[in-house]
Amino acid sequence: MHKAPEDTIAAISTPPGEGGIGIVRLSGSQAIPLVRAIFVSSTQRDIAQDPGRVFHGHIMDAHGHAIDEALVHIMRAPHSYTREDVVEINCHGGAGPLNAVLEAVLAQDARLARPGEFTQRAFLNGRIDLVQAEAVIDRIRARTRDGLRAAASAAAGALSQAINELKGGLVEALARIEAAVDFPDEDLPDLVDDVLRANLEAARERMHALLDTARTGRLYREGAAVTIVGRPNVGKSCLFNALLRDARAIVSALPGTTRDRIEEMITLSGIPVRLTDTAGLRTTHDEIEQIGIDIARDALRAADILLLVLDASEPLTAEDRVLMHELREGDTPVWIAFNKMDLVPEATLPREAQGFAGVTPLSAQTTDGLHRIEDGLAGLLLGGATPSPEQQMLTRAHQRDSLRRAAEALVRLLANFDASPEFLSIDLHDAIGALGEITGETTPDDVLERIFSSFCIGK
Ligand SMILES: Nc1nc2c(ncn2[C@@H]2O[C@H](COP(=O)(O)OP(=O)(O)OP(=O)(O)O)[C@@H](O)[C@H]2O)c(=O)[nH]1
Ligand SMILES: [Mg+2]
Repeated sequence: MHKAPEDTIAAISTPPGEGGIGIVRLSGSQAIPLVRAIFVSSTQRDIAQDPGRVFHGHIMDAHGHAIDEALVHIMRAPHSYTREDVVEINCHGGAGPLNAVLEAVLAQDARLARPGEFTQRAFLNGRIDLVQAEAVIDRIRARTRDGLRAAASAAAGALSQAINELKGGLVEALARIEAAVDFPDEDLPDLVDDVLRANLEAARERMHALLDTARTGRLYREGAAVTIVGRPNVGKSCLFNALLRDARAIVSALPGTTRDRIEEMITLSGIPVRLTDTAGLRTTHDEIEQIGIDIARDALRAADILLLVLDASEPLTAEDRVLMHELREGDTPVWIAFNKMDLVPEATLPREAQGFAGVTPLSAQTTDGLHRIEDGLAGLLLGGATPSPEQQMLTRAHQRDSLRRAAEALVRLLANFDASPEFLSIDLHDAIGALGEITGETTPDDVLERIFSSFCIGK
């Protein structure tokens, strides 16, 4: 088990820049006496003795001059974020007052907190496990309501509970198997029996079901990149604007209008999506347009989904065909927007449009068909799953890797179920250890350091 350090840490917990208030936060056994030494209450109350929790007054410098007016908020252990004594000094929210208050605190034997160190202490003091600690930062960084709901659900312990239930089942199985190892000749009922096997099979299925959520979990957290491609003048920028509900990119009847790569965030079924409009791809002698085309090709490689726009009002051109051939060879799924449908009586999809992830006839101009393409893209991203943000979901690569190892150990175990119990116990130990890495019990220290150091300062 990991152990929390004993010193007192401090940091500015609010973001840089001007604000109505800013907060300097302290955590540790010396937090209250330390602030007491630099704080003068406006009603002469002693923050160390007084049962109150919020005090008005001034933070003073070493010469007895007031630095700033402040509200001091005391949260006594264990009823605090870190389970240690926590003091939050609410002063004016600007670099001047905040840095001066922090300096005064640090002059009193507090140490500047590392990024994520408050949350790390909450973890080390056993208030939250690693899954919940990581969900804290996911909440801060959530870009959509569904992303926020998914992080809140993880923070409340949904995933932790699922992992702990799995682990509980394996620990029980291990007890039976080890009893069978220890007392092979005793007159015990058969410990390694079909019930045990069925339980372990159920655990393996549950693990695989959880592994299937990793893709969705990552999407909620990290989002996805959708890049619009096509030859010039097919309506890429028009579609980009329609999906954005904003006239962001220039639309014109002149082929070769878009030169730069234009990016904006949209939300598809709760997933944050970086949508990119690119220069129309064709052979050109215009130097600037060529640069735009090179940029478009880079964007194309970085996409999770390509949205290929074709012009339904014209036959396919040689440029369309070359591009379709190229995209068909690639690994990135391609959705076809069969655009300008307002100009033709009905959709006659060219034969070449077959074999792609999907096709939606639409008009970017009238926005007819826009919802259909949004649903199509969301379905493609989610791989047919209809997740609810509240469900238990893996959100990080290291969670997925650990669970995968646990599942592999169970698969091995079940394949050799009739072997000697000693072997089964080795696989079970592996699986239990791997599950413990997800919740943080058996996570190596350097991995923990890496996880928490990706947090922001003051959290
Ligand atoms: N009727 C009709 N016209 C459209 C539609 N979508 C785009 N257009 C027109 O097609 C022309 C080209 O549109 P853009 O969005 O600029 O095309 P683009 O693919 O971005 O072109 P480049 O930036 O040059 O590669 C403009 O005149 C648009 O008004 C549509 O759905 N229906
Ligand atoms: Mg354009």
